[in-house]
Amino acid sequence: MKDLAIFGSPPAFREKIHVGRPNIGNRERLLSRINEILDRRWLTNNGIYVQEFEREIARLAGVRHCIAACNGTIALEIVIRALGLEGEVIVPSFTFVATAHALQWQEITPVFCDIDPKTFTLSPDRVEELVTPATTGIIGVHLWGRTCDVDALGEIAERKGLKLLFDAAHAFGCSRGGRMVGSFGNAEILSFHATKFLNAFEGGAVLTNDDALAAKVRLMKNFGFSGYDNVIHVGTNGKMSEVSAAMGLTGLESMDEFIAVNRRNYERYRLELASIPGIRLMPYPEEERSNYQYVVLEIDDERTEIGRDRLVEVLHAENVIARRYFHPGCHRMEPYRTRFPGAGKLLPVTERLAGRVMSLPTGTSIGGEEIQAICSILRTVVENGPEVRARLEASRAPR
Ligand code: T4K
Repeated sequence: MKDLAIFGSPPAFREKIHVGRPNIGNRERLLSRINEILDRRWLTNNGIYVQEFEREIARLAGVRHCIAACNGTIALEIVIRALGLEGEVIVPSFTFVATAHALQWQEITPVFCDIDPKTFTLSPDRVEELVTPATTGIIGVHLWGRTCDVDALGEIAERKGLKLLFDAAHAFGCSRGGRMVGSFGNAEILSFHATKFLNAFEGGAVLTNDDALAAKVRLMKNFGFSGYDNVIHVGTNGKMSEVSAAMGLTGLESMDEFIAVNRRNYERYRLELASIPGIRLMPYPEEERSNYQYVVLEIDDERTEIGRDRLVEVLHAENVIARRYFHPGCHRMEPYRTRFPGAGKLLPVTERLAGRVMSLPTGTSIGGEEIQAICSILRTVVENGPEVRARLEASRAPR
């Protein structure tokens, strides 16, 4: 058996290899842009890099308006408010908690809806069942870049008079039916957090084809100012800084390379993992464009004999910081766990997947050798399940 750290050997990697290591584009270009920012002494408040970034994102997404924001969560909060959502909004629980918090923060009730087991996105049939007189909207999440059933959700939203938003935090550069993510529903939001495929250190955006909505979001992200001294709407500070836009613009210049690297890594994982029983690599639809930013495994507890949580434990001991995205599901996090103690009963697919999935490192900071070593750890653990399990249990026993 290959030596494992839990058996006393040194970890496979001297330094930690994380999920979410940022993609960094051309440093010289970034530093030169930052120098220009300093020379101009224009650091934020709709500077020229922010405007250029917005134009580029809108062009690539094929949408009329891109309003940049300081992060994806604030972008979501602002557009939720700009659309006038209130009462209840239907969302998946199987997402990063920001999707639910953006509603709860404004005292709108997130109504957690189950997902389709194949696409991991909102199940339109389940959505339909959850609509009540208090429902004002639906927020679909294009989880890991896999898009929602936008047509079915659009049809329900139209028939029931609901607003439709998409949390596309993971899906910049992805397409559905050949159309780029960005212009589905009333609006979509993006995240440019450090861990995202394209990062602006921190950043986000609202994308929409609705001129009036775009104007309102613009006002709201800048305290409601319409010119000097003239506030015409309640607002907040959701602005993106120039240095963030400089990072975003620099990343955009390397976007094709980021995708190529992610795809190469993904194919390498596919090759290495194919022969390990009980481990399934989440597929990306071949006919669509994808950013391949997430390498997601579904672990069959019985077939692997060891299960997802123990696999993650062993990987961490080997300095591979795999993540259980998105465990345990928003409905099992506060304040939702206390508010909706029975929610899990309506979310069987979410509950099952939240206990089985893990994300592995990818991106420009790792290559074939690391991937081979990570997969070799997984293979060893699965091939020696009972022994590894006994070892982990012994290591937990009080001495
Ligand atoms: N909607 C969805 C579906 C989302 O996934 C997110 C964010 C949002 C909305 C909200 O968008 P933002 O407001 O964030 O723009 C991380 C990110 O903070 C979060 O942006 C992201 N989703 C989520 C999936 O992942 P954590 O709590 O897991 O972060 P943390 O600190 O544990 O870091 C994640 C991994 O990345 C670690 O393994 C370390 C590594 N890392 C992180 C940073 C910041 C680095 O290697 N370098 C870094 O600079 O949430």
